[in-house]
Amino acid sequence: MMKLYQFQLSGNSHKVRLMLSLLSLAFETHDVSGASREQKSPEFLALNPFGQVPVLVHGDVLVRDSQAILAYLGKTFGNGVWWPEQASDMAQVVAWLSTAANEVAHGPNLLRLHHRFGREINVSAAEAVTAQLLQAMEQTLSNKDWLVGSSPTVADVAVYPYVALAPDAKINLSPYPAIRAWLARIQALPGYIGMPGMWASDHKCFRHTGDHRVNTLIESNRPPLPPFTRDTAIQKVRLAEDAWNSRDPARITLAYTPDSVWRNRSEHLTGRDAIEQFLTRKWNREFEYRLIKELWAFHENRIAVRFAYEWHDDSGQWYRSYGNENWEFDGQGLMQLRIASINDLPILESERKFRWPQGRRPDDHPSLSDFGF
Ligand SMILES: N[C@@H](CCC(=O)N[C@@H](CS)C(=O)NCC(=O)O)C(=O)O
Repeated sequence: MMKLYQFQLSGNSHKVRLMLSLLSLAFETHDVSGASREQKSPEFLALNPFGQVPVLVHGDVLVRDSQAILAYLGKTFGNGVWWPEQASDMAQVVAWLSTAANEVAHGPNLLRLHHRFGREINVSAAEAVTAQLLQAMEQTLSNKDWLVGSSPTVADVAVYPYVALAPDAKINLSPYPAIRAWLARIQALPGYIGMPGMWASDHKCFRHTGDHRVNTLIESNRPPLPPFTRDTAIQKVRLAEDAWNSRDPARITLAYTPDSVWRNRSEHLTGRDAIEQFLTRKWNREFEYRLIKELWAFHENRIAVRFAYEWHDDSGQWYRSYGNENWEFDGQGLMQLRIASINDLPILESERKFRWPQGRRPDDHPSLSDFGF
């Protein structure tokens, strides 16, 4: 399992936690003790000679520096989306990573260290850097949803924490509507996690789930939005698969419109509460659930998928359930109609094909077609 060396209240550590969570990757944390200057100990300096968190260890790969870690995670697990393949988009992402290491670090980060933790800094210099940064971001985001391209990338995650921590840094975001809308979009992404001190919209309804201070925006955009291209349809299918493999009904429900209409097998449901109750019931009886979905066809705001999932009941009997779904989305990318037809095939444990550690299916795992399903 990946291991993150971190400080709880460090925005640079948070950007790695956020990236891992957005990618549904399992990880463990080691809280480095700033109070006893553990980051300057010989053991820690062997991990990072600069004596700073975050550091990520993944098997025999060790990465220091939050920007480098995002690049590593985006490229390794981001499906060609979080770390774009195209050279021109990749270059823009790297430019924003540089901005995160320079302007963000010398602007909002220093102001937060000063106002929240009492560090002596040149306040007017940090305020000037912050003003220039926020103007550049406001301009970039005035006609697009994300810093690079048409979907979120590691660039957004790299810049996000210290801008979102504006309240801690005594930075007023009211003159920057495009930045505020961007913060809300990030906070609405599936798998989003926040940290104490972050900006939250007054106009939208947040709810806190679990003990990870997860702020989930109830009404929001769910990119990618229709009309779909082949790439965005594939992305939408993978996001749905990832969300269902989390087996978290409250999180999954937010991808549907508040009045979403479902037929699941022979059961008819309407609305998020009914969906959440349905999913809770589902995973109370379907154990060791693992799902693979695959795009079948798409047109404008509709997508058709095939899927299979493996699970066992409380008697230990295993099943592979095969299904087809028809999806229809509203303009915000929320699913307003879902029609699912499913058949359960009893299988022996030895016939199981889906054996990855529960959670997100690894990128190099075979697809449905690879299995001939
Ligand atoms: N460029 C590095 C900066 C890391 C950094 O500034 N880490 C701070 C916490 S946010 C730290 O470890 N400070 C303790 C120290 O410097 O002794 C990154 O992005 O990871």
